[in-house]
Amino acid sequence: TLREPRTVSLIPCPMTFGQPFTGTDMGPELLMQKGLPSMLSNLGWRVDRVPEVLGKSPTSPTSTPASSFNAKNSSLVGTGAKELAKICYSKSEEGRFPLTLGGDHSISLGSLAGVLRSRPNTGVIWVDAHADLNTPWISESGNMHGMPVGLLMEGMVPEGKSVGEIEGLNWLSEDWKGEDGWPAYTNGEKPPTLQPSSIVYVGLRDVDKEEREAIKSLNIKYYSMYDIDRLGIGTVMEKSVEHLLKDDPDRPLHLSYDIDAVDPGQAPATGTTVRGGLTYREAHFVAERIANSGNLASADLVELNPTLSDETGAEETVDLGLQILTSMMGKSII
Ligand code: 5AB
Ligand code: MN
Ligand code: MN
Ligand code: MN
Repeated sequence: TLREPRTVSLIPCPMTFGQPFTGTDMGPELLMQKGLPSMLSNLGWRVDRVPEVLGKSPTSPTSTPASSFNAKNSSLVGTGAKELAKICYSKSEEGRFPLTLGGDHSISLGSLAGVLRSRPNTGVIWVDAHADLNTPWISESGNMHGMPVGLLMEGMVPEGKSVGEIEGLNWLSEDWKGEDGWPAYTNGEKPPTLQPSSIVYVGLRDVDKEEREAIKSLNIKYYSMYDIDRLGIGTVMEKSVEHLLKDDPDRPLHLSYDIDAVDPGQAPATGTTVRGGLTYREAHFVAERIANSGNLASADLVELNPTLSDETGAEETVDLGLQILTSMMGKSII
């Protein structure tokens, strides 16, 4: 899938509108300041630095008009996701590795849609305390960082409804007219979607009732913290990779890494902490094992918010973010 010379496109996407806190926009800048580009080139990647996709939000995330759907700030979230989708689509088409730095997790609607349009057989590893499988039809909070998987997943939209009718998401509607960078769906092409069998969850421990029912009824593969305790992270990752690659060993993989998957002791600087998460080593191992598959072709790291902990906690969380990123891009211990 990736072309030589192996090139990573670094895409800063400081989105905040998918959740209620300011400060979620600071992640990309901090990761860049701390030297992410040179770390990646030291690992042998050519680094293509993409300009910021979304300007920093001038206002507090909740101060914008409500949408008529139960999806807060959906036009801002949706328009941002569309711009990100364009970039991830074109970079994927060029054989590059789109690496998106969030920002809140709503941006993965854009990165995944863009990657899936170019590489429809992509398999997804979703590392998160949460399933992010909500839709405006089932969400209790209306926060769109809890919806990126649900909005793309086949079988999640109720009969007679469509994601394309949500404000800001018309670019995911079958009759989208097309614009520069995101063309109309013609010649039988459908808007990008994800099959339930094409995702594996790792690290779940806070799942809403309707999400849980959907995971069961769609038969989505998951390894919750219970499973990690029971099997160990080694077995969990073997099984996860096996699940996604068993029918097509060359399939491209997308890793969406929400820093809140990690235990708040190690990653306190994020908006939706849940105790009982991945240990420091488990957090690394997940990324290392996916890197070792040789199939990783795109990724996101999201939900860093340095304003939500003390200074030490913020620094430790950003450092861990950098280590997870370098691990997924091929850094090994020895
Ligand atoms: B995150 C919750 N399920 O929908 C909701 O951090 C939390 O991107 C979503 O994983 C958490 O609001 C979204 C309760
Ligand atoms: Mn989460
Ligand atoms: Mn998430
Ligand atoms: Mn979160």
